[in-house]
Amino acid sequence: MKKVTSSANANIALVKYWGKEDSIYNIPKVPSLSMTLDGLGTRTEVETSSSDELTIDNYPASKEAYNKYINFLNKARLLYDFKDKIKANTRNNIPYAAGLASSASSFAAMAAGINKLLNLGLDQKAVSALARLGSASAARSMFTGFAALEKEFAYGLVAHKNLKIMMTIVLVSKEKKALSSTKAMKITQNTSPLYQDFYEESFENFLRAKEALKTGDFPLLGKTMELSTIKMHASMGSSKPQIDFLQPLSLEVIKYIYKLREELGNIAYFTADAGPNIKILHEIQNKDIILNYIKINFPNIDITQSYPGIGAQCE
Ligand code: 2P0
Repeated sequence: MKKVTSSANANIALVKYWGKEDSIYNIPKVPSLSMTLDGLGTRTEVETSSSDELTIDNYPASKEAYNKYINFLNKARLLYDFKDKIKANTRNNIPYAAGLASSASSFAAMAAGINKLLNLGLDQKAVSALARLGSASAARSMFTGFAALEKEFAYGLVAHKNLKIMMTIVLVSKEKKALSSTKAMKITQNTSPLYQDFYEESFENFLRAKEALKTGDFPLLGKTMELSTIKMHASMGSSKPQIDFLQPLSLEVIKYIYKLREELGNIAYFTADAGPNIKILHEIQNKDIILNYIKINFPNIDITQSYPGIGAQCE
């Protein structure tokens, strides 16, 4: 039986997607912009089978992950007009559900694999829209380097040639998050008095970040990322029930980023997603400064550094 192997990297949003216009087809309410991470992602084998099956890192998927997978397949079968059942075996080299966007790399790899397996003949933009049915952020992992997602479609972005940036990821916790992004954003959207503010500002942040990427303005890109991050977390923090993905240690790391800027200028900016880990955006030339600074101040925390990575591929 035919089997296709594909892979995709995770991506980290510099301008955040939070909230849906359509929760069935995962159409985001706000535009987002991301960096694809090199070497941190998912490798997936897909094959047609008598039933839909999913294993993650060689174990049967949890009920929650399986339901998300079936939901994705059912929507895909309806929209792309196929009847096949799919068996998928995925392997992550990032901590599962630790706020490092593993659902993004999983669904991006899966969409690329299914397109090839079933000869759907979709181009990159259409495969990205297929990935979005699984997780909206997965649409961005189709693209190398930087990507934008607006409504149904994601597209690649080219950074200015002098903008050589990367991320240092501070693994505050590898625990699985208690609340899924899907549920958390629904609660925020429906109950937070600050969501409207996040929503309105997202459009400005998106344009500003796109411009900063194009002109190579690192401080503007970093500042915009922090603003989007702070507004997203503030809107979660003011929802009912209150949602707080950050841990005391996450806040401590953020404090040290501010301190670093006071000492050395605008060399590093932070972001955090639906989990406690902190990602630091900085120029490649400051790779060791950032690594050593975090290591000295947080000797017991794991750190990973990642360059902009490639989009989803089939082998
Ligand atoms: C992002 N996050 O833009 C935002 C920022 C987390 C915080 O996209 O419901 O797993 O499957 O579309 O894509 C995580 O949400 O949610 C996410 P669904 P997804 O990266």
